[in-house]
Amino acid sequence: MDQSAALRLHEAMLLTRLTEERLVKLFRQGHTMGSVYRSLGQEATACATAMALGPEDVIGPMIRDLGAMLVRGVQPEEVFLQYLGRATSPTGGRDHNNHFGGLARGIVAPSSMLGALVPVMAGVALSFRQRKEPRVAMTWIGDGGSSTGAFYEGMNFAVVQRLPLIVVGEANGFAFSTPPERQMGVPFAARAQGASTLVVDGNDAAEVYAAARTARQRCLDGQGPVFLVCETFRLAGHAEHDDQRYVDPALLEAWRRKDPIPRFEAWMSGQGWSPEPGLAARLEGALSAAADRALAAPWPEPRELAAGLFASCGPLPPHGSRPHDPQ
Ligand SMILES: Cc1ncc(C[n+]2csc(CCOP(=O)(O)OP(=O)(O)O)c2C)c(N)n1
Repeated sequence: MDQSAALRLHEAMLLTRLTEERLVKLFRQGHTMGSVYRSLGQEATACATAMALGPEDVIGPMIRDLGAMLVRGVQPEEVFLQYLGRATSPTGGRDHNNHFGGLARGIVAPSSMLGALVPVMAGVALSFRQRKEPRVAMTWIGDGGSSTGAFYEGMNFAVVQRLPLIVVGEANGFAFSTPPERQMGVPFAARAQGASTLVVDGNDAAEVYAAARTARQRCLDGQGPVFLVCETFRLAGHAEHDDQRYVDPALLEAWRRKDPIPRFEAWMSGQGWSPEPGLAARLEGALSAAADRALAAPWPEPRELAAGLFASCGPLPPHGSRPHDPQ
């Protein structure tokens, strides 16, 4: 990784953390719609994987991967507007606070149905291969989400078709309050049979970035999908309503000491590189202004509620008026 990529990656991780901190404040002030699903401690996994992609690649993040969205160009103000349910938010005040993306910037919107994005992104990867385009699709899955049928179906399809798909496995300690050994019979990394699997320290941003670059190259070389397992830890509850009482405080403390942001700063310093002076203050100032603008943004009009819910294909013909299907 060169200096410019390192500086961008560091800023992305810091921006992710500070944006989420601002969201937590908005949540506690009673402004947000729904809870806040933080990626505290996992920023390296979300940011460094997305950063390793090319501009033509397409991502389908999980709801906890705000960092990947920010790397792809989502603005914190859009995030605030979406959480506040305002008319000028990406979805016009509809749907969940983190269900938005935008195909124009190569983001298939996160979905709450765990595993569902694996077959969807395998389909995206299939379209790249059919069109002979040198692009890859990337999605993320938690250890819990990998227990779904959708994960296995999508992964197997990608293996059989040798699709350019990277599935980032977020081994982050718990699926809500369930530890891996209570919900899976084999190690997480053994769950993508047939795919090439890489296991990395998910809190080491430089290592995650390098592995994601390797994964992308394997995909472009036609070697089929890669399962990139990042060992990390969720340093906050599942969402703001979860106080993590099921986690041993000593374990939490051990992972706090592996915080990916200071670790990456130390790595950068070893390369002789240092972040822009006052970076956190600059980002804080911009986030504060963005949050204020979002709080002042208009609410959706009630009469707009159903707009865009259904395709406009005209009224349904009356029963019995349709011609019979030709045999
Ligand atoms: C198919 C499906 N089953 C159950 C849920 C409810 N649910 C939401 S988050 C969650 C735990 C997810 O754990 P994991 O996949 O490990 O991701 P993490 O939250 O640890 O990032 C569950 C069970 C869901 N959203 N989708």
